[in-house]
Amino acid sequence: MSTGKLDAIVVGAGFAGLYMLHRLRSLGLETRVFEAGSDIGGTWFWNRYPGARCDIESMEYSYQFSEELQQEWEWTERYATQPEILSYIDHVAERFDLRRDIQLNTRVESARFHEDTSRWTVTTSDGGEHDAKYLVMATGCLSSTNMPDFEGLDDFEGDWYHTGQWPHEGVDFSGKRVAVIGTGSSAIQSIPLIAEQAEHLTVFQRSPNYSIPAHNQPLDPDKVAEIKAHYPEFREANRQTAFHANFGYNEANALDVSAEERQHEYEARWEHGGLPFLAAFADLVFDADANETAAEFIRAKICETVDDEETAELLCPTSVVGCKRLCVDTDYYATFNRDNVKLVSVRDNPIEAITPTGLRTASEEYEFDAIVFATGFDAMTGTLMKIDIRGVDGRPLQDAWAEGPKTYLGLAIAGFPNLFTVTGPGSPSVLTNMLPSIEHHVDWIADCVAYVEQKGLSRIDATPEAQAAWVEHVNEVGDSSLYPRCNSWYLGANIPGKPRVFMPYLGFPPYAEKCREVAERGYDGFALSA
Ligand code: N01
Repeated sequence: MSTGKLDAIVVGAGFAGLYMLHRLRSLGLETRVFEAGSDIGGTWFWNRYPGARCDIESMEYSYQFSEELQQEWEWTERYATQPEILSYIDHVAERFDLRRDIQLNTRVESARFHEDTSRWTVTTSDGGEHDAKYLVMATGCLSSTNMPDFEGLDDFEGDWYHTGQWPHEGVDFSGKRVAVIGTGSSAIQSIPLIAEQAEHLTVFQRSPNYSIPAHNQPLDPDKVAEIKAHYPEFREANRQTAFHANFGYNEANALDVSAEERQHEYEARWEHGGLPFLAAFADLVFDADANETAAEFIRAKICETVDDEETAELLCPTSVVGCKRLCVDTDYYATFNRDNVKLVSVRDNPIEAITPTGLRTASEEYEFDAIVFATGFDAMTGTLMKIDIRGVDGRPLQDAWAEGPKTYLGLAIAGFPNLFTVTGPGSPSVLTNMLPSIEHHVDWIADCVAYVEQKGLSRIDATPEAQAAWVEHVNEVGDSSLYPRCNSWYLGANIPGKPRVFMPYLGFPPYAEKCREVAERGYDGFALSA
């Protein structure tokens, strides 16, 4: 157990928490990070399922705050694997001597703001009680796993796993009959590898998903050298784009060009691989007819790839491309041509229960040795809502967010002074390349803390008016797009009872400009107290 007085507490030791620690320490603040896991790494610590790798190219999914760091680290593949990313995180922690201020195996359970002192008391799972002026929630957007409440799981005689809490020792599926429930990014990455190992694999699909081939490959040393020769300029150019990434944005609208031109563009992007497919045309996430041209293209690719017509048809989504996170795969659709793989649609035939020997849908019973739940996360708010956070007047965050999350810039919550969220709801976060977005937030928060300290202030709190205006703006922009049309985790629609609110802000780079202006105007929209 540990107790004590600190300047700042950071919750979570993923990419956000680690850099936050580095920045706060460099301001001379005594800072401690609490991490629930037994090691650092956040999402990359937990998500160890077969095939886990990033869907952003490794030369872009890395820190840029240190030119030495970005020059010295050598990525090996176009898309880095989970173990390689974890090695990188470990390297960063060693290089900047971060571990000495990180307490592992310690879950933050509550945080209470005291108005008389303008400080937070934080309690932790080891019985610790800590006092700090600043509290930074670096808890990640996808860190609370979603386990559907299936009846009978406790009586299942086989083994079961969630992709977001994968065993460290790995899993050997050889000779086993395996079920995968879900067809999101985690499933789409793991299914081809589980299929290679298992005796038989049954995939239970509620909604089909669009996926673009990754065309992963070893990194070309010439390309790496070229980027490294101009890394800051490369990063800056990416900062000027909507995804904060090198996607080769096409400014033309899909409906303004001929069918041949569209086909040519989609083919080129399919060949290139990955998320830049969505940058093929400027109107894809705003115009339903434009989007349908991309949808048709992908469906044709699925039908070309999958031999069995009925299976191909089941795999073809009819939803809006990109309004659920686009998936990036290696051999996903082709995996359904294997003799040992079967696709079962549970859209109209839902899973009713897990049985001791497998599972039961409304119409059939199946036997399995192992079940993999690739059922996603209570995204963006799940982890924050599980901590008993109480702000001014003892108001619980659960209460303040009962109708959905409300923040100012995704960085601060009115009535919760001196508390910051890294990539919180209301920020572009998950609609961008997460790592530079994390760095942007951490830098903004560190600069804000430095300002408060320099001015000798006791607290900074977003005003309810500024927050309300920001929430309205976030909703307005979201509603101008096609995003609200799908039942996605962006909307909380995957969690029964969660308010249906489009949580991320669709508006990078204007968002960064707004954050800069707020700071330049002496933290416009915040109340500052002596
Ligand atoms: O989770 P998901 P995920 N019965 O929510 C299904 C990031 N990520 O872990 O769509 C049957 O996307 C559910 O069905 P439906 C990335 O941002 C990145 O795969 O709700 N099925 C869906 O198919 C991603 O978007 C990377 O109808 C049920 C699936 O489970 C995010 O994490 C890799 C069900 C959940 O899909 C989450 O991805 C992995 C039920 N009761 C993840 N409940 C990369 O960087 C849920 N489902 C590449």
